[in-house]
Amino acid sequence: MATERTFSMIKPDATKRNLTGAITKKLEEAGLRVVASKRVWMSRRQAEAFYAVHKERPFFGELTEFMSSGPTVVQVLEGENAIAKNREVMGATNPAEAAEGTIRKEFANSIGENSVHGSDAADTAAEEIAFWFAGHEIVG
Ligand code: RTP
Ligand code: MG
Repeated sequence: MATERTFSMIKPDATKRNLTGAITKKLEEAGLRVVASKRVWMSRRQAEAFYAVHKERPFFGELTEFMSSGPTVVQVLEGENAIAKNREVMGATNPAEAAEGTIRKEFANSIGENSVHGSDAADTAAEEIAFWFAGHEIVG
């Protein structure tokens, strides 16, 4: 398996509770390397654009309101099998169903305020990285 890149986001519930370092440590311990990182407070419009794939879902309004309610940290992670590895260390969307040791098990408040986002496939990873980062901001 070749080295790959994925997109990760530390959500407002986690930045509010000062968990940026604790979450990043878990990503690093899983063998992922942070090759780009910045703190952004996205607008409602940016949240709606980023999550456009979910626009027909019943939770879209709640999700975009939450994601624009405070700062997030957007990151590019690099490593062997990085997309799947990140999803594994994040844990299930609903923290009640997340495995022991995962970020969501340890830190998430609820299915909506679940502390982290991670790309789910190679094509979405490329799109999501390009949504938030210019090429020169990624330093491998
Ligand atoms: P993410 O995209 O944030 O990495 O999370 P995911 O793949 O595990 O979950 P997804 O199905 O893509 O949903 C995106 C985000 O929407 C919120 N959500 N709320 N209230 C609800 O039932 C509900 N379901 C999903 C969560 O913040 C989820 O991470
Ligand atoms: Mg998703």
